[in-house]
Amino acid sequence: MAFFFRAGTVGAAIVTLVAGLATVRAASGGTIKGTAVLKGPAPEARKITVTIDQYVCGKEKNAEDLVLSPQGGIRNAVVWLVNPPPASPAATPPPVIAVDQRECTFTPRVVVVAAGGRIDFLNSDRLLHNLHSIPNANPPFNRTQPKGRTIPITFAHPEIIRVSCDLHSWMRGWVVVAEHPFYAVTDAGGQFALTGLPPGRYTVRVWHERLGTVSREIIVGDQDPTTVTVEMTAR
Ligand SMILES: [Cu+2]
Repeated sequence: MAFFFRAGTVGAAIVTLVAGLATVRAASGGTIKGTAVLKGPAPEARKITVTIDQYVCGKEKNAEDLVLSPQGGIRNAVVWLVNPPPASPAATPPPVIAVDQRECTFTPRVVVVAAGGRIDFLNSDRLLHNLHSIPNANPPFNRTQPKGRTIPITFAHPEIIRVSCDLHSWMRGWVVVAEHPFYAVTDAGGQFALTGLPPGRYTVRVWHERLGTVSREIIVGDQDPTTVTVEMTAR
């Protein structure tokens, strides 16, 4: 039954393709491609001296609260539409996101999870961590986590949540619970893409754990992709 349904979906996609490029374009929508960049001089990257559990954590950690490319692109910023277009209901449940703890660092540091979606927190380190967070809209959690234990947590309400480990004070992770599909996390070059957008005027919001929040108005029209550079200032 499941296979039959999937075959039908593929068939519909092929019909759309032969109906012409314009139809495909209208159906798939436009793209906002952007880069988040730091304006002005880059603050010095902070190093943290590790005094415990050096056999796993190492002797020094990069703070990683601001990671820049050589061109000033900002990694790990979260970008979303304040006024999203109506999204068709997801055909499948949102994927489970995995966040590991490796060498006493949350990996990845910043993740987006759909509201109602689940994150599996892993611990690949051969020592104890604890998973501690006091969100506003979602229930708090404070869980001891020995090596190899997976802790699944479901996030129902959109918000930005900080996760830490009480045993290793530098450990910091961020969970952004998304209220719609139009979210992205910037890559190592500071780049992001939001796809599937009908023409219109959008407000793009960029959040970064250290640089705060910046919003930009962007018009998606005939040109595709619509490109934007969002500048953020160190505080
Ligand atoms: Cu820890």
